[in-house]
Amino acid sequence: MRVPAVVGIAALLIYTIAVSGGNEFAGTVSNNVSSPGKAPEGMVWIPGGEFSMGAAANGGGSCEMPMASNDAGPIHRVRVDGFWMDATVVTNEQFEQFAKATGYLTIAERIPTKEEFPTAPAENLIAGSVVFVPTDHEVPLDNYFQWWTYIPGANWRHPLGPHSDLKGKEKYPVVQIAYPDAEAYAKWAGKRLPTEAEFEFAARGGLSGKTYVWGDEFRPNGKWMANTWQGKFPVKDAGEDGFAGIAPVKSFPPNGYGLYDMAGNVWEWCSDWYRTDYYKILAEKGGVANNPQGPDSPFDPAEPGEKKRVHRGGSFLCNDQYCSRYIVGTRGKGEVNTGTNHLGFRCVKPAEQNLQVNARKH
Ligand SMILES: [Ca+2]
Ligand SMILES: [Cu+2]
Repeated sequence: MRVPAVVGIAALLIYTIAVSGGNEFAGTVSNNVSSPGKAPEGMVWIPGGEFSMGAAANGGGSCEMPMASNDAGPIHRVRVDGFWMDATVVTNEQFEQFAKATGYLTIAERIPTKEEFPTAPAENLIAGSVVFVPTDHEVPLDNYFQWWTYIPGANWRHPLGPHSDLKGKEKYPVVQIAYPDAEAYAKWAGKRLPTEAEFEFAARGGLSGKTYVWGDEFRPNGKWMANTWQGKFPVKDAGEDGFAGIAPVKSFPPNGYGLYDMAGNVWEWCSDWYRTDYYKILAEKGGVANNPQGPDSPFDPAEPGEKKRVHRGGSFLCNDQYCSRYIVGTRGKGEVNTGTNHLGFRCVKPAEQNLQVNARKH
């Protein structure tokens, strides 16, 4: 391939990675724009820019589906525009405001219909959602149905089932949220869900090629940096990081952009359809992917019939025995109508919208 003689070494390195899809990271180059005006409440400015996306360390498996193929490689160059991002995931009290204002019923609160599930017997059509239930003994980690159970009556107001509630949990992440629920909230709030590329750019916090959103060491100076799982999975969450199970937002330090829980605590919906081979497709195209929106349609060879979108960030269930998805750049996925008690979301807002709002005020 012909390369202009004037291209410097750094540029050449980027070029090689983008074209061949290597496993090497090149530096993050932030867009040279300052934040456009005053931050909307609870949001921080993410400058956007060009960065190396994906994860070099690719384990098999995820919280939802063990033995998944390596989907977070190859590392490829991506550019995203700047945007505002919620500093935390959406909390129970924020979602309550939305539910009160709109009367919106989440997927888990709706009784499944005969049209949706034509072959299911009528007595099985009960509103509910999926809950993590620890096993009472050690199990082989090859079948996630051992620890995921459909619980009738589980929904965002009752995250672990009918006997659980949100008392004192105002600042906890809202969970049991299906994709359409997250979308509906975002629309109401005048925001949208992040693309997978926006999420990863933001998660990296200005760093490049680090293992975690805060650096390369899991516990710098012995400090816990994210809510993950300690102890034998899926039997007992030892909670050595201070939390067995979910934690209130802002319980751990923010990343370089001031974003909390970009790794661990709860998985977060992104707007991209999930395709195992999407990064391969981008890398083969070469160059820099500009504001990638994800593939046109979903495809997960592990469950080809299911329409899945991307999850990011990992959760309080993530651990080094099973799925280290708190490693930045790794990916998750989920069927769009399925919520769980470790899945939430946060929103983003493009800069232009905010500029227009400001312009109108003046
Ligand atoms: Ca924990
Ligand atoms: Cu996990």
